[in-house]
Amino acid sequence: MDQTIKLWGRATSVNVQKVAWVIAELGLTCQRIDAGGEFGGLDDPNYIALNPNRRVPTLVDGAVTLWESNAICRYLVGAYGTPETLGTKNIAEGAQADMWVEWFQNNAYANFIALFYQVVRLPPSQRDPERKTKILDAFSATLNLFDQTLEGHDFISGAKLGLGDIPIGSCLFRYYTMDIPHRSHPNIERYYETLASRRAYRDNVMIDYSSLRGSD
Ligand SMILES: N[C@@H](CCC(=O)N[C@@H](CS)C(=O)NCC(=O)O)C(=O)O
Repeated sequence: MDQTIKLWGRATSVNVQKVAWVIAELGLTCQRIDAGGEFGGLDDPNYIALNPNRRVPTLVDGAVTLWESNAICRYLVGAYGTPETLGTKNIAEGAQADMWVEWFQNNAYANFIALFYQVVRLPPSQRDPERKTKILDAFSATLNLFDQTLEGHDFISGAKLGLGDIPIGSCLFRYYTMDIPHRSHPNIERYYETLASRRAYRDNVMIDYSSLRGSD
């Protein structure tokens, strides 16, 4: 059986970036196959056989086929992580990191995507400035807890990058490069600079998204 890890998904998808970043942090190699967006292919029967949800990313690692980016990241960290990389020493530490995955997904992600649509993806004629302001206020307020928790730590689980940093970290490049007024979050600003100093983050998350920009 082909043992190369295969990742389907366009490099401009934030959910694909999350997985590609984890793969790079773990020092694994993978073959990424463009799919979704301008590349299409999500309704191809061969793709549906791998991912009946018809979204990206999809990961195939030997006999393991997975979709849903957070589940894929958990799998990769569990299967290949060590306490020196993204892994943890025990289940309790792993659960602490996972808590921040769930927190971001359940409290912040929907507003982040809605904001990205209002600022980037929608054609200007379909944008709604009032809605944008409301979403930005809500997203910024949600970040307060993360900012407070980062006080005195380089990363959300402590001194090293962990699974809990991946979902929020994957969105921060877009957040800080969108033309919006950013509320002051000194710890998150420092954290974003730390992430941007990592090669794996720069190569997989800091990806030009101008091809996603909507126009009339
Ligand atoms: N909850 C899913 C969301 C997957 C998703 O919605 N992916 C988007 C890209 S970020 C997609 O497939 N869009 C269709 C496309 O790119 O053609 C995950 O985290 O993997």
